[in-house]
Amino acid sequence: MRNWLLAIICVAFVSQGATAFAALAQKEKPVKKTPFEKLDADGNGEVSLSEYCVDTKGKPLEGKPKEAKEKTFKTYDTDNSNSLSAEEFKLKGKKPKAPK
Ligand SMILES: [Ca+2]
Ligand SMILES: [Ca+2]
Repeated sequence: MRNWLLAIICVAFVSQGATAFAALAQKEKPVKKTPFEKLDADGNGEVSLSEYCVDTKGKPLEGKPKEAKEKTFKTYDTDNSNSLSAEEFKLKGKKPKAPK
């Protein structure tokens, strides 16, 4: 009877250990976000102007730095949808200059 109880405790302990290990493994899994995903604060797959005009800490920009970012944003937004798709973001800065 005692051995039987011990076996149950053993199994419970081992399964708990496995769960803890799985949790640990999941924790150690690096969550790598692309720069695009970092900017896309609401995760809708597009970076809006307000999502783009933030500083490195994610705080909204004001004044001149914001204006400068807005300008860059518009050059990246090749289809003028006021949001950057992953494709536009990838090609940012590679847009050919608009003909005069
Ligand atoms: Ca977004
Ligand atoms: Ca766009």
